[in-house]
Amino acid sequence: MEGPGARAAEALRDALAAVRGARSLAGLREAEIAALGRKAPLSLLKRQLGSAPPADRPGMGRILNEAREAIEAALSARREELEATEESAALEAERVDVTLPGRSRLPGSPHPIALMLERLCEVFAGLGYRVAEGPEVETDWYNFESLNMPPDHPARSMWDTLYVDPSGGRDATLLRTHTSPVQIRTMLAQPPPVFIVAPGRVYRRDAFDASHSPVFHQLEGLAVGRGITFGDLKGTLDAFAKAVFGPEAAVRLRPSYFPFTEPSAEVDVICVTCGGRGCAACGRSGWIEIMGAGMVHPNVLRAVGYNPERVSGFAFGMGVERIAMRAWEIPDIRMLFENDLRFLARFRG
Ligand code: FA5
Repeated sequence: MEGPGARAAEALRDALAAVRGARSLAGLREAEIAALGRKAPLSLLKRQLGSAPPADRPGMGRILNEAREAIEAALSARREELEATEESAALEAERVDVTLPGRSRLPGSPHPIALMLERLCEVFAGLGYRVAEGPEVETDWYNFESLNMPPDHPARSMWDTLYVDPSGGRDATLLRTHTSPVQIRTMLAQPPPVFIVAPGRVYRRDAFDASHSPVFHQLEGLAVGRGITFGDLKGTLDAFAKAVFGPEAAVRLRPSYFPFTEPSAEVDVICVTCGGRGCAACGRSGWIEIMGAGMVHPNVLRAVGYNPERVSGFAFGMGVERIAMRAWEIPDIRMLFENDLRFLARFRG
């Protein structure tokens, strides 16, 4: 059998076999192009219809149309089958076994030092202070000299300093021993009045024991303006103690010495463990030292270009770990650095 009719029948047979044999939707698309596309045998036959004898054309046209319809029907039937199998394969691949036990994840929580720093900044923000920051690697000038400690000043030995560049001189670098250099940086950058707190890490060559760490945190405070007095310092520290330790808390100021304040004081809070009677936690004194404070020394005001005849102020530098220890009854500073999860979990909000 030869001629267009036979060629159409053969093309139909091949096309149906290809459509039914397609294994995927992509394969089916290829079979569709091969059967019905521009270069498909049926399309060629259709184009040749115009040159066929007129009597043969209607019959031939009907055969071609029927072939096309048969192929389209086979295509849509196969497409439905393949869509169903591809969907169930995808579902199978994404199957989740809801009967498996869950993986529990410990919720994270802020470290107690971070919590206390945040709390302290909040308290002082409520009193009108803004937060200022400075570098942990400082120069000799900012850490000592500008704070009224010239190179040979004996008070430098109050701080066991870690030098980065031990060559000496005002630009020699060191790990700051306190947050007091931020006082200087702030005053150099702005005219009075100044009300800032400066939280941050400080470093000393101190041995690790129950109340000392070689790396610890301080919160510096500085208030400078017209007519600021020692009474303002006491009132501010009292407000701080009540906000952080509760309404019954009291602070005690002991005369002390810092080169950058005059007069200077050491500030103690009553020991919570014994209520002031004296115990092991407070070294039998009933009080715990939490900060140094005093009225800013005129030489410090002069070093930053302020006029000590016109402005005065107070400053303080508190040990954040010591305050956390007092507030949360932590008996040993090392517990704050060991990162034992059983201890840290106590501070989960
Ligand atoms: C100072 O560092 C002064 N800059 C504080 C100051 C600021 C005085 C402004 C006047 C005006 P001192 O070395 O005493 O002072 O340290 C301040 C506080 O830091 C101490 O009261 C204590 O609470 C804490 N502290 C000191 N050394 C350590 C340490 N090794 N580990 C933990 N806390 C410490």
